[in-house]
Formats: sequence, C-alpha cells, structure tokens
Amino acid sequence: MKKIILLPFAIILLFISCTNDESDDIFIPPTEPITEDNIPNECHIIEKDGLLIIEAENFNLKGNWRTIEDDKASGGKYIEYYGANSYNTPNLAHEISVSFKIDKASNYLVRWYMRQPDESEGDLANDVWIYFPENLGQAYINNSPYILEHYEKFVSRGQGEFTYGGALDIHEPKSSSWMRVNFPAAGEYTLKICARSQFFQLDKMVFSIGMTDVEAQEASKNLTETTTCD
Ligand SMILES: [Ca+2]
Repeated sequence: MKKIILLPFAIILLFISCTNDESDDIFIPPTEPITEDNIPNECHIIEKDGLLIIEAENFNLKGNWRTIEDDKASGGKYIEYYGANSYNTPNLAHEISVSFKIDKASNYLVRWYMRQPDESEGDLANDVWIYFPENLGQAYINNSPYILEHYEKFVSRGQGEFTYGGALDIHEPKSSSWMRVNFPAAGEYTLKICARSQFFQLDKMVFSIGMTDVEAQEASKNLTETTTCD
C-alpha cells in the first residue's frame, strides 16, 4: 500500500529532475548566421538640439593618456596626458581618436571643456594637436576659409573648473582662428587628437550648429553626450 501511494510522487520527481538536466545541458545552436542585418547593437555618438558632445573618456586612448574620475568632470571622468611635451610635432605614439555619426551635411563650431592642473603656470598644460581626417577641419585666415590638411595646435586656458574654450594657433601662416568642421554628408566621422602638453586635461568636446558660441557654452555646460543604438 505504501509503495502505491509513493509511486506518483517518485514519477513527478523524476520528471522534474530530467527537465532541469535537459535545460542545463542542451546547447541550442544559433538558428541563423550573423549577417550585416542582424549584428549585435552598436551605439553611436550623435548630435542633439544643435550640440554634438563627445565625452573625452570615450576616446580610444593610446600612449600616455589616462582616464581619471572626478566629480567636477562631465560624466564623472576626464582624460589626462602624462607623457613628455611634444611642442614641435605630433608624436603619433600618443594619438587618440573617437568616432561619431552625422545625420546630414553640416558645419560645426569646434570647442571643448578643458583644464590645466592647479600648479600649472601661464600657458603650460593647455593644448593638444587636433585633426579631422579627410581634411574636414577649417580655420579662418583673413576672413577666408582655410582647409586644415594636417595636425594643428588647439589651445585655451582654464583652472579649477573645466572651462569652455578652444581655438587654433596656426604657425604657417601664423594665425589664431576659431575652428570649424565641415561634414559633407551624413555618415560616420572621426576626430583625432595628439598629445602636445604634459598634464593637459580634457573633459569633453562640444561641436555646435545653429546657435552663437555663447549659447553653445550655456547649453553644453551641464550636458553629456547623446548616443543612439542600432
Ligand atoms: Ca568627461
């Protein structure tokens, strides 16, 4: 009598046990190969409301750049160059880059939030080499557009707080200029930066369109980058 009562429980236990084993052990192969149409999600930095903001900590770092956490920095982080100065020519061992997406032909003013260390005097630790591949960067010399075909010095000042600014310091011909970047069509583009000054700190890049520089500064102060995923 006792065996008859226990039998249904034994069968149920066996069934649960087998089911669990199967779900743990069976490997289900992917049903379709990975193609261009079903690759895993990829995210891109994009423009929003006239601002394309790039957090510096999203650059692909190389050489003597490092990411540092700081509550004062946008996104809680900035990057610092801790290698030797490279004032005369870009040293590609410390070249970093970041990619982003543009949705239509457009021309942006290029600025940034940067900081010099507290102990830096004057114009120490306040610049980088900057270049947009495909010669998309532009300066204005004698009120005429000037195509930037290689790295140029980009500089500003700021201590204590990360500070909005950034302008070109071109040596041949010698000129100081705002920097703009001209994207000819929708697509993915890259910004390259190469180290120039030891202990320079970069928080974020700010590209603006359809607003004044003062408006861009106000609007970008407490904003981080915008991303979209496929
Ligand atoms: Ca940042």
